[in-house]
Amino acid sequence: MSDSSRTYLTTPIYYATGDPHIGHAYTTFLADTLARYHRQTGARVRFLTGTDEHGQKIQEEATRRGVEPQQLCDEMARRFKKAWEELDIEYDRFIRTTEDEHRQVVRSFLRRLHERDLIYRDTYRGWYCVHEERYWTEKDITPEGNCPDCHRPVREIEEQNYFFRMSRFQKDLIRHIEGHPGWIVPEVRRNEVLGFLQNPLSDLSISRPRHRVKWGIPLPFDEEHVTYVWVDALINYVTASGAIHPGRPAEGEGFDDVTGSWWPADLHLIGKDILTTHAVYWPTLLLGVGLPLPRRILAHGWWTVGRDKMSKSLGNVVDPLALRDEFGTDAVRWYLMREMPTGGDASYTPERFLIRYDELANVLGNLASRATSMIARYREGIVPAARGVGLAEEIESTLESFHRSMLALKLHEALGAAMDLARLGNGYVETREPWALAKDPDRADELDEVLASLHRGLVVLSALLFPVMPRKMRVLAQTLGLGGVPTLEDAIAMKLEGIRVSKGDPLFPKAEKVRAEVGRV
Ligand code: ME8
Repeated sequence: MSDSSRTYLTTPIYYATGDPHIGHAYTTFLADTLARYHRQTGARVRFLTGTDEHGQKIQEEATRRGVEPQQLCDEMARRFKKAWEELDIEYDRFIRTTEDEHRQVVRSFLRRLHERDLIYRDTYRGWYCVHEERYWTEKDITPEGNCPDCHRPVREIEEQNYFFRMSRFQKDLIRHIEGHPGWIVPEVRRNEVLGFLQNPLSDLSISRPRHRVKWGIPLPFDEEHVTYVWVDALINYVTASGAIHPGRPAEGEGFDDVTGSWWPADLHLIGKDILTTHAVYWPTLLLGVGLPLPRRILAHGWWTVGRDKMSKSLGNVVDPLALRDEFGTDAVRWYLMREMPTGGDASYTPERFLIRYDELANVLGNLASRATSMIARYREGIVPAARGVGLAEEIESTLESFHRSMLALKLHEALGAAMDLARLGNGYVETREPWALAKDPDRADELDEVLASLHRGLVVLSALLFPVMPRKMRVLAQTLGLGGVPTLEDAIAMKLEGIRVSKGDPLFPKAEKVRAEVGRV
């Protein structure tokens, strides 16, 4: 995010073959939290998500269900949109690769590569995994003849394909990665890509004969072949940026000048499973057409259930909507963002979920209810004037580490720093003992300062935690007597004296209570 006044963030576009699960929700929450954070600091933000709707995998799933591929995609896109709405994800654009605009941009992109002599026709011999939509060579597949990634059987194919001269860009790509240390984060993923690039890069098959795969975008220079779904899918990021204008030749197609569009993306958020496609195929394709490269790629880790990878075939998929029904959207968002060190793996367990939930109830919720009830009891609900802010230094250092961690994409650390401020707030109550101060009329000034400081700390917390828990932080801001969640600048500087707080229900009811109310034990 080199230019802090604008930020274009993307998630992968998810396959329209199954329902969204917690893994998809994780990447999308990351994007939503970052988007809200940047909007809060006044940046113009474009947050893109969507569905990946072409290819053999979709075609076969539609056949299995006895529906047309388009019907399947319409249904799945609807389900993803609904899930994101229910989880308070505020994207700016939901792209579907079957949209006409995208089809045209893909064709322009390929035409450009073809005109630049970067595409040739040849025979492809090798192995293909439909589930991963990936080619493998003989040496990649397991001794049993399975995909090395998902361990499903691969299919041997030999057919005419078009190839992109990816190998030509190997040196340029290595130079780019070496010259931009923060381009792929975390570093372990960057090293993985550099390791991969130590071997000669082959050319990339970018098409399928139409007699085998019908469900795809026909190549502009040979309608008997459709575009390989990964090439089609990656281009979505450019389509949604508005950089390319097919059919408006007077304006130029946009490949030579992206001014006025959102391209290049500031951040591609992806899981580590799709690192090669994003950090090798995609940049070389962009170099091929002459478009600038994205500014940063974050490849996060894997959510597992216990020690197993979460997957439909293992039947251990955690449904984010079921958790939300029990604990509320914000608790799910908090858990996922706080629990996984960005970049590492994390295991979903109900025990860890409850530990994180208790943190909300017992630390943040507790501080809010103590502060508002003491202001109600000792100052008739009105925030008093105070000479100093008791928590000023703590607030300042929290803000500093919060911003540093957010910009380094370490959201778990940023949120940890905010929760630590709430912890310090509770400690401050214990050491200052406002209940004792209230008994001594000579110490009224001190009590004013303690109450005003707690109030200020909570106002700052509502702003800090708004990106991850928008719903609850609106409620908190209201309880604190504000019209809405303030910006961080306002949270620190605005005049709070004289504001009337209210004492509402607990911000996060105790977990046992939540469970009892929904009839589960
Ligand atoms: O790969 N833990 O789509 P997809 C963490 N259509 N993240 C997970 C996860 C898990 N257990 N499971 C899924 C595709 N994800 C292509 C992408 S982009 C041009 C095309 C998240 O539906 C994570 O972001 O298989 C991962 O990269 C993505 O979902 C894969 O989603």
